[in-house]
Amino acid sequence: MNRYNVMCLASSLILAGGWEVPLSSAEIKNVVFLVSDDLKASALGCYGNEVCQTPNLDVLAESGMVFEGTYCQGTSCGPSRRSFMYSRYSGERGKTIGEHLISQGFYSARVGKIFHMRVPGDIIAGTDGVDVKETWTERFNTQGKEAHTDGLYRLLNHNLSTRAPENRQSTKMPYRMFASVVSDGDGSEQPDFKAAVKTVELLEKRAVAEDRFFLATGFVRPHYPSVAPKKYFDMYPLDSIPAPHVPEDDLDDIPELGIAKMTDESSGIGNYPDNIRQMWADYYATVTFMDEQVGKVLAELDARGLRDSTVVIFTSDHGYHLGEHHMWQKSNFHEEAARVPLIISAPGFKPGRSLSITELVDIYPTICELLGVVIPKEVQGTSLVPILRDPETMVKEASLTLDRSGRGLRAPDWAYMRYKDGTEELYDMVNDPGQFTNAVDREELSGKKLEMSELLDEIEQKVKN
Ligand SMILES: [Ca+2]
Repeated sequence: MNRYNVMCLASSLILAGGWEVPLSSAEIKNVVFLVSDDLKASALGCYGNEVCQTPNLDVLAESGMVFEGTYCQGTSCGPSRRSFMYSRYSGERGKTIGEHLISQGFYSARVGKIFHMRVPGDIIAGTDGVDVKETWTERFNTQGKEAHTDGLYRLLNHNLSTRAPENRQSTKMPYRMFASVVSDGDGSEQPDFKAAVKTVELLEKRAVAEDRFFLATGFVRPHYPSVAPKKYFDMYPLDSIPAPHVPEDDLDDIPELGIAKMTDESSGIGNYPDNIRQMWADYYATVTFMDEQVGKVLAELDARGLRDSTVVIFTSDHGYHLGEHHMWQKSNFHEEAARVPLIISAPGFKPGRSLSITELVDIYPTICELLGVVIPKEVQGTSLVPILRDPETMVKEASLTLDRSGRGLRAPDWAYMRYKDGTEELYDMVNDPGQFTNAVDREELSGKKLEMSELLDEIEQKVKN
């Protein structure tokens, strides 16, 4: 049987009587998988942000399914990326999505950061990071000078700025988190710009190649340091940036293990309230810069006539705190850090928005089903194709997020966290979407707490390695 026949059989359902129902009205051959870094869903226009400009992702969103309730499984780069590349909640078993597709005859390539890469360390060095090389037919790193880029360097938690290239803090915590550079360059010196150029080059070749392809491109922004050309910073003057709403006593009802290591106080940025807003402005500047790189990839897909045969998936490894709850960075279960954007634009499916709880581990089996290839038995995620067919479909009861400190569970109306010392958090996401009041000790919610706790145990048991 030739490749075409295999594909036809696999991407359709054969009903009694021999009638075939196609998976979609289009023939899906390829995947472009775009992964941003430390990008919170709420920063995007298509997720309701009215300040941050993301015109290219907004267009992609209009052509695809926007998943409103997607949560990461790992709370930092390494574990999260491993989880979606293997579709395993933790640890590794079976093949990565790239290895699997290669075994099915696909070409698979990585551009930039897909598995864990230290930012800025591996970016400055141009090295592979913790890559799984069997995942790729070819792979390409995109180097950049990061905080050492020529231009105006700012260290916002110390309220310092300099144009001098010497003595810039770029590696130690918490300094590196609060560093930004208004680059003197036109952007072509940036790793994400280089990633877009390389991706476009590969698409040019793929358009005339025989094999079906899986092309994964990782952008490192808006991960710190916030580096982009000046025009992107000019889009976000400080007086246009609202400060996050943070009650003074916000941390009082959060257990110790639920509080991010980096806070206003521990980082020192709390001493400079204007710089908290400047962090938002700089984050947005790099989100817009990253969005422009996404736009180049989408334009190339259109120019090469590949959109009708290629699924485009956009996501991020986890979210980010920018001072909400007095917290900074990632590695915890609160909404800002655990919720991620997920957009799937698949030929032949109608655009829409889904409120279903979904997880990053679901991407792998979704890709398999769309391409008509077998889903390996080690895969723990759930295909989201039923949602692509009907956005009202709910595919799971709750998402599970794992961290060394404990576990986070997110159901449609409730969020629940349980830490290894037994402390807990419970949030009514309908009446308290900002998670300002930990309701775990409310008598009238003891039944709900028990229900969430039991659901967490049940799901964790099911996905144990
Ligand atoms: Ca990350």
